[in-house]
Amino acid sequence: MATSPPLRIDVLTLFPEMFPGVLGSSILKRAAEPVVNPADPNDIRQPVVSYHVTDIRDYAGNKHQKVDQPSFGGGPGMVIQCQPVWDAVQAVEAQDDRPATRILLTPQGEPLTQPIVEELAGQPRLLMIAGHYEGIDERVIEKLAPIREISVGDYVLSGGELPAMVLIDAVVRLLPGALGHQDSAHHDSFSPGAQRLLDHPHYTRPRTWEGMEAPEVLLSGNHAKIEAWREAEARKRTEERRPDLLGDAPQ
Ligand code: 9D3
Repeated sequence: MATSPPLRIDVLTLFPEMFPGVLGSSILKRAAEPVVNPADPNDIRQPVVSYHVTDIRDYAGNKHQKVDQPSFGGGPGMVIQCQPVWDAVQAVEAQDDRPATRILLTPQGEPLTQPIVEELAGQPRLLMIAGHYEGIDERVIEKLAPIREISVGDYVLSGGELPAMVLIDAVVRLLPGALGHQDSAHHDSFSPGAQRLLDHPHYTRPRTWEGMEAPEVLLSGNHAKIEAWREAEARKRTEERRPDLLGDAPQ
């Protein structure tokens, strides 16, 4: 079977030190590593992703590495200048032949949803720019068109780095071969095929804990009955907690 080359993900940031812990753990770590099957040393699973985190400050072009200035028109906070962002994008894009889908993480962006994640997981290369401070000079955003502006929700964070990590996590777990137990991504609520329901509750051993019993049906061995119970619980929870998911409106 022919395998596609790993998805290349670039991140441009003023805080590169925020990334190694997240990219170096769990599924995001494993997805970037080759794995040898001990039963068959010729069966080497190639990495499905590679991460490249770049410090925008490296492109400041001045000896103080300064990349921000006060906002024209006044007001609090600093604005990241065009030139370091532009130069960093040009340098990083030249490191690979494939065109990058450019993404700016910004509170002004389109709210992130699973369909957007799926679309991005189908691209060969993603370049994410994480803003900080009050934002980035609008002229470089305009010059970087086409660029997708994405938000992770209506609450205020201090920068685009955590949103970039959220997006990376959501994308990478969809890449074929990224997950340990194959196919669990397909069971997700919010996947296109899946019904848009919250998950049912889960239980494991011991059967009794602190006087609380696990539901009898789950121990019955009757798989049809278990499936029906889980479906009913999922519906009940969705109606109670997220009735918006049961309407016709997207997300
Ligand atoms: C308090 C500052 N705000 C003045 C109205 C503007 C503002 C600027 C920069 C608010 C947040 C930020 C930093 N946040 C992001 O860069 C960001 C973000 C977010 O804050 N929430 C949800 N998604 C995202 S994606 C990037």
